[in-house]
Amino acid sequence: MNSGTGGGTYNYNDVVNIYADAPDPNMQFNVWTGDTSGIANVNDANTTITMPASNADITATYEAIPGPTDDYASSESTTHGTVSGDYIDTQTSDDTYEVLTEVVHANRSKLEHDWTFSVAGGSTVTFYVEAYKAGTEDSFDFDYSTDGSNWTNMLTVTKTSDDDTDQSYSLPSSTSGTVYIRVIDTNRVNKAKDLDTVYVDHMYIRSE
Ligand SMILES: [Ca+2]
Ligand SMILES: [Ca+2]
Ligand SMILES: [Ca+2]
Ligand SMILES: [Ca+2]
Repeated sequence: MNSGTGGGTYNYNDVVNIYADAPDPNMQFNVWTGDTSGIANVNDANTTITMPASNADITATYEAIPGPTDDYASSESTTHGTVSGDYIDTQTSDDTYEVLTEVVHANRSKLEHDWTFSVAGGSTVTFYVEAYKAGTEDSFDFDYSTDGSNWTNMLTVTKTSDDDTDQSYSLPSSTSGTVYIRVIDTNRVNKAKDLDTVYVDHMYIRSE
């Protein structure tokens, strides 16, 4: 028994609990190696071994915990609005912005713009955006969709200066592949025609 608890002298066919030692920081249990034929589940840090007729020499092995993967917008499309800069400006938190401003459409102000992400996926998937707005008539909702037609609201940008702080939203853990992120204005009252603006500094989807 190496790197674990449960070593000792046992009889043939005894079922013995075995526990891998706690991993070092940034490491996780990987697999039991060695004389593993009696181990109930070699992939489980806490399992059992049914003792073979001879000595069983087993070792708990560890691996680095995979780091998070950050995915960025890779394309975009504007339904309503004027855009200065582009989605590349959303890939780094550097106070260089993609700037999206409403236009008047059907006698009211509107902004509607979406980006496409290809998401790695993981046990947790989180959307982050660092953005602020100018103007007093509208705020700006960020929504997501996996099919481009059914949208779920995640958060609303209401702050009026760049505080270098992300807003975030936990996406379903099953999220992977193509994800659409949309920004849309919150006030479409008739004659509400002030042209409000949203500044997007940084936006990404983290899988970990
Ligand atoms: Ca509006
Ligand atoms: Ca910033
Ligand atoms: Ca407006
Ligand atoms: Ca930026």
